[in-house]
Amino acid sequence: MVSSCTLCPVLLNDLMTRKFYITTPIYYVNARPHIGHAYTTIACDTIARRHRMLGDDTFFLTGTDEHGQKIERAAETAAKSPQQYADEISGEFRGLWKRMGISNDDFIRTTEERHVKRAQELFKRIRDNGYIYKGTYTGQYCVSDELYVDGAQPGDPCPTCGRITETVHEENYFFKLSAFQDKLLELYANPDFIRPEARRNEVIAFVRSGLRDLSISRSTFSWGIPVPDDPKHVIYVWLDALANYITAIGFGSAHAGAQEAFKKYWPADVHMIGKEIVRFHCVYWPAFLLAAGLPLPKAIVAHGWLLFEENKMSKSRGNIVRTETILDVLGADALRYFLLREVVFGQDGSFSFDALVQRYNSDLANGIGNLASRTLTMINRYFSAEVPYPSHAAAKRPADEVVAQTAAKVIREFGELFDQFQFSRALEAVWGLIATVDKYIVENEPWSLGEKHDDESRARLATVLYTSAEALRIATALSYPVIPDATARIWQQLGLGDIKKLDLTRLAWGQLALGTKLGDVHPVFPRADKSAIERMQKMEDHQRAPIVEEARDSAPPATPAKPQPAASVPADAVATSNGKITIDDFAKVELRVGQIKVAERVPKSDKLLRLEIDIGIEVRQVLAGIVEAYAPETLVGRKVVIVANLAPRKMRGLESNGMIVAASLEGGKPVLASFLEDVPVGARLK
Ligand code: ME8
Repeated sequence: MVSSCTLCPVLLNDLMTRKFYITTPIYYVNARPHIGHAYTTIACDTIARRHRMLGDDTFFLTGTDEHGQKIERAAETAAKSPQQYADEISGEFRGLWKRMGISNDDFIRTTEERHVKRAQELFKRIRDNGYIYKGTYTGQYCVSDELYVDGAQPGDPCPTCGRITETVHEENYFFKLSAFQDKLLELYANPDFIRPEARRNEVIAFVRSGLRDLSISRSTFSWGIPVPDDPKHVIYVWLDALANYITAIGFGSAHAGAQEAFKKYWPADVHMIGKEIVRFHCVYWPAFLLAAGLPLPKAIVAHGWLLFEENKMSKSRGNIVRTETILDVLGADALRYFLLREVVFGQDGSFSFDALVQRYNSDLANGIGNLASRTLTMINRYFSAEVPYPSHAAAKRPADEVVAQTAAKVIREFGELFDQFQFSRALEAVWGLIATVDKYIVENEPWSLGEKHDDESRARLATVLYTSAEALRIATALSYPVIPDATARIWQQLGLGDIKKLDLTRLAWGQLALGTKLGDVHPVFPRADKSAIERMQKMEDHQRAPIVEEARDSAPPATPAKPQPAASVPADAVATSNGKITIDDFAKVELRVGQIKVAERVPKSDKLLRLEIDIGIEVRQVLAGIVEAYAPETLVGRKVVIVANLAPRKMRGLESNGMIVAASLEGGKPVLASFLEDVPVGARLK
């Protein structure tokens, strides 16, 4: 028997402080961060901030996913080593989160040694427990999603992203996923494990339809974590990536401190993800953990997609909005508030600059910002910047009680809704309180009371301003996790010091101390005028089309065309004195095999076709002057050669991102370059 004395403090501590561990997905470094990534990170940051205020020992993890074929190819396209490439983009994510004030406790990179060693440890555990065997995989693979596509045939598209899959035939290690079907279904019986309900149902249907063993290593490229004792193989990038959730907090480490941290924080309370990666998190991840004999996360919460111009915002579609643009013009709080208020969490939501500015003005500038400045300015003016005494009973009116009761109700509701991830409704409740106080101020006209000097008016004025300031304090405390910067400033202006020190568990009406000396009052959300929209749009257009050039596609050439390849050599590939270029110059031109997925005529152009071409790492929009030679419908599915590293150009208002290679015959029609053998999409021509 262990002496109870030694356990007491530990047990007490456990009882008093709850731990809370929340994670974002770790983002791929093949693309720069955009507001889709910011969305998940903001949601987690908001939750982490609330838990810290509730007194929980909170750990918030984010990071970058840096291995795999997709990253290897993206680095090659950028003519960089994968590590150099990963360092740069990972640095951009970290820099952006820092600029936004994201409160993550750690940032894990899968190329860090701590992760590599511990992920190998996880692999060993699963293998030692008998769930890994060697076999040969022949089938289709989607490099963009790093996904094995069961049952697909060569040339079939990926069911997730629609890109053409590649045929893989290699010796692999397999994970006995099929052994976990029943255990997983038992797990899903808990309705809180996968949220929302729609995602849970999808996962249940998928697992019920039968699970096949999963290949968990690759042997035809090397950018990954070597399989322990068999370094010809690298660990499948999804096993590598998912492991981050435990490696970052110390799993597999020999250090006592790291082991303690793992014991303390694992299992995670929330893995927050986008809906497209549900299967990896809800099927593969729990199965890997079960196989390793480790506890399972408590909840996996999948949100919907941010759409821009009606499509999922993503780099490959070229419809992303950069976070920096919004930070420059309106600040981080504006974006945080907009995303959590405007989008119903769990569902897809559209982003537009118009809607952002409208929300900013109506809810932030005219809402909480205006309530703060008018209330605090009047306390300054009429009570020498000290919170007034709400006076004797005679000065009370039923309207004061309505505000107090609304505030008490909102404190309750906000917590309940927020903990159910219903951020939009939670914020709606707080802004309902703000609207109630606004109405209260208008009806009680404190500015008129301030002009009168009789005792009764003075007492009434004190009550009205106290009530308004107290409601402002409560709205500020509740919305802190969502708009931390502005609320910290309002808190200072209320004379309350550091908002982070607030104990949210005790928040209640009537705690604003009488006589509190206010800080200096400054507006927190200045109104945005219409030019804000234009400025943001311009900044984004500028980013998307660095070179703007109108095509002269219908103008006749000044001189008869000579036979020449349609792909021209970039200007920096300087010819040597005898008119030849060096092999290094040629190597600068990135030629790749692409497959046409969409082909259509460009309106009002007699030459141009708009093509969407899969080049293995992404789908590109390319405009090509080949209308006279090819009917669009004959091109879909055809493999072509494209110059992949050409600077984007605008033609007829559309961006062309690359160039299709064709023989241009004098007086004849262009003829597309093609192959006699079957070649994989994305292969480079050298
Ligand atoms: O999937 N709307 O990384 P990723 C909403 N490395 N959220 C979006 C979004 C959009 N339009 N676009 C991106 C990966 N996201 C893997 C994860 S985890 C072990 C490995 C967010 O760079 C959303 O959270 O493709 C989505 O799940 C994630 O970014 C995908 O990031």
